[in-house]
Amino acid sequence: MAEVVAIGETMALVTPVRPEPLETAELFRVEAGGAESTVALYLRELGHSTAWVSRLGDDPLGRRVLAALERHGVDTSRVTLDPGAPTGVYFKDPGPDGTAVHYYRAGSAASRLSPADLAGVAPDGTRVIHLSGITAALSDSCRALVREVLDRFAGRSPAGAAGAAAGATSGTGPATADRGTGEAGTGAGPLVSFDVNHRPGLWSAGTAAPVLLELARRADVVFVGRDEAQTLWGTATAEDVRALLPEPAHLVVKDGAVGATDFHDALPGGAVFAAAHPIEVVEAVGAGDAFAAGYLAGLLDGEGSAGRLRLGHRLAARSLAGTADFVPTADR
Ligand code: KDG
Repeated sequence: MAEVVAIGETMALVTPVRPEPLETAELFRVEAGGAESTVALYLRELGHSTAWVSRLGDDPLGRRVLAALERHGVDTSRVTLDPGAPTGVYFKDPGPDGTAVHYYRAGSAASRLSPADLAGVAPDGTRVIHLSGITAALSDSCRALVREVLDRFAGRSPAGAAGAAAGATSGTGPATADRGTGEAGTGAGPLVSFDVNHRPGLWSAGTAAPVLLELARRADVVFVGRDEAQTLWGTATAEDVRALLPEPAHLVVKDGAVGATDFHDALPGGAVFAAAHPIEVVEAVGAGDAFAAGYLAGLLDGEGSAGRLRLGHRLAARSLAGTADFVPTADR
């Protein structure tokens, strides 16, 4: 199977062409929008084979989403077109205080995802399986699917541990160029990557917090925002988050425009920090997915911690410069 398998809902994303409020914008694009498939798209662009596992409505929007993923080379052979439920839709609503999102996804085809959808997912050749906390919020069967992936695949690869070690050149502090050993997801099985992605429009922090903590603790690679962790779990610093989540081989705590810290036991000092690129932000939704893709590409390519973070920041900067979730190289 593909080197990277991403699992989760992708919706038809209606986004104003310019960063203007939904109420008054006149020009819109309809694209594929989904955290996990955005990671797959960026990784594909970086040269990794990727597959996306999901369900879409057997409707024009579903076929449009499918075609968009296929156009960019993502393997969609494990996507089911379900005649019994619609494709979800979401709108971006850029405003002076950031972008609000409006979901029309309750009862969507993807909310019917379940462990049965893993039937064709074989770990042969797969080095990373990427999930996010969004799926856990969609339905009981979706939450069961996330748990099943963790049960079957997480904690089996020695990769993360060895892969990051060689490259670290500093503890917490500015990162410098370094190399890893390139062992991510080789050997006993794929790494399971989990982006916490708490979406308050889907579930409250109170409901989400224990579930997301349980899932994150069981993954091999975890991405979480510092402020997101604060909202969910009451932690203040990146180090607090690591203290709460000591289990994942790799924990990346992102601090918006400040930078990101990569925690890994084999690093000197246990962590490497890399500052984000100073850029003018047009629209931020999707930047976390771009960051995750860059980091994972670095992990797959044997980059050390600094290289992984650098790739993450580079892709996030690309996403932040436009209104789309996925910004192909040609559109930059
Ligand atoms: O990270 C960006 C995602 O939030 C966006 O693509 C929509 O997948 C999405 C969701 O469920 O919020």
